[in-house]
Amino acid sequence: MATRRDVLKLAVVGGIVAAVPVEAAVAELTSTADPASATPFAAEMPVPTVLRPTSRTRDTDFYDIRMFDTTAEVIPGLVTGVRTYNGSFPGPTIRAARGRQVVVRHHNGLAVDTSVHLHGGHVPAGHDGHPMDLLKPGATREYHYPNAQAAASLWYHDHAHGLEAENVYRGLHASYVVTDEHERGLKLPSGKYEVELQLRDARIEQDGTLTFTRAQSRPHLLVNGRERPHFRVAARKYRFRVYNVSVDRFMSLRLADGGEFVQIGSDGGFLAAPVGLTELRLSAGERADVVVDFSRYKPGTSVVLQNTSALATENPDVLRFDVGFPAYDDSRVPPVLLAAAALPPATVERRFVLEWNAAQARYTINGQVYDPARVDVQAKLGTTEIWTVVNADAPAPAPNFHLNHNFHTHQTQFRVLDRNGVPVRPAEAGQKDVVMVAPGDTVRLALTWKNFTGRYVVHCHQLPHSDYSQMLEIEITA
Ligand SMILES: [Cu+2]
Repeated sequence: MATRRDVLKLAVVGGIVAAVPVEAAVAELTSTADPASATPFAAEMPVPTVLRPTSRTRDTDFYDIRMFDTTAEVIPGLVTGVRTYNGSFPGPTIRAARGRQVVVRHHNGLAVDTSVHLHGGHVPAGHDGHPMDLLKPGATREYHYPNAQAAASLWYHDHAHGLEAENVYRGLHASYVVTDEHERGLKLPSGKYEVELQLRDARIEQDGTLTFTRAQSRPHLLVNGRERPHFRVAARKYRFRVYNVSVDRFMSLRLADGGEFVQIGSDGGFLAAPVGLTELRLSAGERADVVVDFSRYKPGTSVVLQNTSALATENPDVLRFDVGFPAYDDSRVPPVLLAAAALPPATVERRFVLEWNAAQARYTINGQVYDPARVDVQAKLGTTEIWTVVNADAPAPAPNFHLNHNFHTHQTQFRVLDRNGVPVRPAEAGQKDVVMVAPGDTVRLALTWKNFTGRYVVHCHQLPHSDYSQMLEIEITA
């Protein structure tokens, strides 16, 4: 029997995106059975493995990745089918050095189309993972990344149009870390004291099945592919690269004791100076680089990381840090992290209105749905632009996650100037590639088109929204 989603998939495979909002389409699939319950903090948090190059030359590292379906133990004792890069969930981390090129040869061993986007990467159009530039089942291709950008926590994830939300949800997400000399000179916590935290939600049924459904029906919170794990730390400073790799979930993270941590970076690299925080808000696709000093906790005690944006029906706990003995620590958080470059004067202004359009049953930008054949933004290389991005949807009480939007640019990163006329706080003032645009909000960004011409996209990073079809085609010309 064909379910509604099968119909939807067929329509997408046929090149026509069905006019069915994903929220409605997937709602019907939600199982009535209780999802699997797990003992909180039972599993140890894995740290994603770092992928080894298959070969290296003087200026390039070569990697091989196969995408295939396999299983993972997301909840202890249950077998869950996942869609993976190289069989790991999340995929393996690529660590790139600024100035050294990376070539990744991807083979699609899945039954679905894929497209690999290096999120936050400044890369030529042909290697960006454009949503229409597909890697078909059985196909192999190379993606070339110049890594001519500052140290930052990037990630790679699927971007096949109409499929990206499900492909990412099923596991096609992984870290891509760019390092540089400047970063090494800062003497931040490093080695085993520098850890990625890939956060996302999921719905795991009692039989282990991973169900792709609406955010309000996804009660499981995963860190690096495990449900609510624990992580043993020494009583010293740690650097965490925190990724929100969920498809559409806003998270507000805090330590349960209200303890302070320090944010040192955001999507595009280091902030100008460290910022003390007790709560970190991340929308889907955003990253934060933070330092937590566990030396203030007694050995043998624990502190829980919580998501205060969890629904009332959900467990807000995310991860338990179990603090052990002190360890030697010569790392530091310097008072100045980066000398931010001044913005060139802008010569072009544009306005984009993000909105759920009930009549079209689609998510729209300026009233339109994505059409890859239509160029929405014609831009000139070297030009600096100011973009005003408006969320025209009205606030609604939780669990109406779908009225939140955010905004992601390919090709370049941006600086957020202000939100509703108020300059953004320092933690949001660094290089960014995703910005939160809550219902009713107006956000202004400044960006410069550098180095690469060609076709790219910009879109809402609530992935069910970009699938349906909150995305623009941009063309940069010389
Ligand atoms: Cu949106």
